[in-house]
Amino acid sequence: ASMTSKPVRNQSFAMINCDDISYFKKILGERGVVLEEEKLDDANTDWMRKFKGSSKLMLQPRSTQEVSQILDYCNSRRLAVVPQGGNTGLVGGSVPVFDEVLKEAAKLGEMSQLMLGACALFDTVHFMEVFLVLKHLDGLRDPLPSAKHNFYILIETTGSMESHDKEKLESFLLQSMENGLLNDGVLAQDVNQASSFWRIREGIPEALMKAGAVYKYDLSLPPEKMYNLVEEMRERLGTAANVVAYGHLGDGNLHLNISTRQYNDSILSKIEPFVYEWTSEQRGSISAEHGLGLMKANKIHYSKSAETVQLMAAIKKLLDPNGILNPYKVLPTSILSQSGV
Ligand code: S2G
Ligand code: ZN
Repeated sequence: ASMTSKPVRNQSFAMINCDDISYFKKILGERGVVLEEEKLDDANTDWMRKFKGSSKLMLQPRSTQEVSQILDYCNSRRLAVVPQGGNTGLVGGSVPVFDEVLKEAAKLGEMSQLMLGACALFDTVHFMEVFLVLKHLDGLRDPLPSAKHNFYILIETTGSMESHDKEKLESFLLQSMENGLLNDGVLAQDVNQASSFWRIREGIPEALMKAGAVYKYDLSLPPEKMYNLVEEMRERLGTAANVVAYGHLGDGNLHLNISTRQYNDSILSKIEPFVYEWTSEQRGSISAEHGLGLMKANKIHYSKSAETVQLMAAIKKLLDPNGILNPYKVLPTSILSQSGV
C-alpha cells in the first residue's frame, strides 16, 4: 500500500539501453551486472515492503575505482543511481522510486573493512543504550517477560573494566529500587543473558511487522514529552489501532509504531499531519535515526527552516549537479526542481 504520494519521474533522467549494459559489463565483468528479475525484485523492495521501485539493472562494483567509473558514466548519461547497502531502510530511502540504476555497496572489499574498523572503535567507546517498552504490547505477548509492568528500560554500558561496570550498575539498580524510581530490575550475568535481553527489544519491530501493517514515526522529542504523544495517539485512534512505542531514551528518540491489521487511509489521516505538527510544536525532529528518505522528503519543513532546506539543496547541487544520486529523497521535489537537481 502506498503510504506516500509518489513524485513524477524526472524526465531529464535517461533510460538505460543496451550500450549502457555493454559498457557496465566491460568495466565490471558479467558478474557485476545483475539483470535477473528475482534479484532485482528484492533490491527494488524495501525492508518494510512499503516502497517498491522498478529498476531494471543492479551493478556490483568491487572497488572504489569501479564506483567512480560507474558514477562518472551515469552522470554523463544522466542515468539516476540508487546506492544500496543492506536495504534495511525504513523510509523508502534505500530503494529506487522508478527505474534508477541500483548500485550495490555490499561487494565493496576495502569499504566493508573500513566500516568494520569503525564498528570495532565503537566497542571501546563508552556508550549507553536504553529503551522504554510501553504498555499495550498485546500483539507481542510471546517474547515479553510475563510480569507486565508499564515500562521497561534496558541499559547497557561498556567500559574498560567489566567488574567496575557491574558494580556501577548494581548500585544504580539498588538505589533506584530504594528510591522508587524502578519497581524491579535484573542484571545480565554474562553476554548470553545480555543478548537475550536485546533479543526482546530487537524483536519488537519484527513482531510488529508480523502483526500486520505498521505506521512508523521515528521522532526526536524531549524525553519528558515522549509519553504524552503516545497517549494522544491512543486517544485519537481508540480501538482502531495498537499504539506501540519504544526507542532510544538516551538520544531523545521515540519510535512511535501504529499497528493495524492492514493499511488504510482513514487511519493514516488520523496520524498525519497531526504527529508531525505535534513534534514540530515540541521543537522536535520528524526524523531521529531513520532519515527522511522518500516517505518524509516533503515533510522536512516540520523540522528545518526554509533557509536550511535551501542550503541543503545548494550543497546537493554542488556535489551532484545533475541530481542523479538517489533522486526524490530527503528534500522536497519542489526545492530540488527549483535548484535544477
Ligand atoms: C529500532 C529499528 C526499526 C524500527 O528498533 O531501534 O530503529 O522499528 C529501530 O523502527
Ligand atoms: Zn532505533
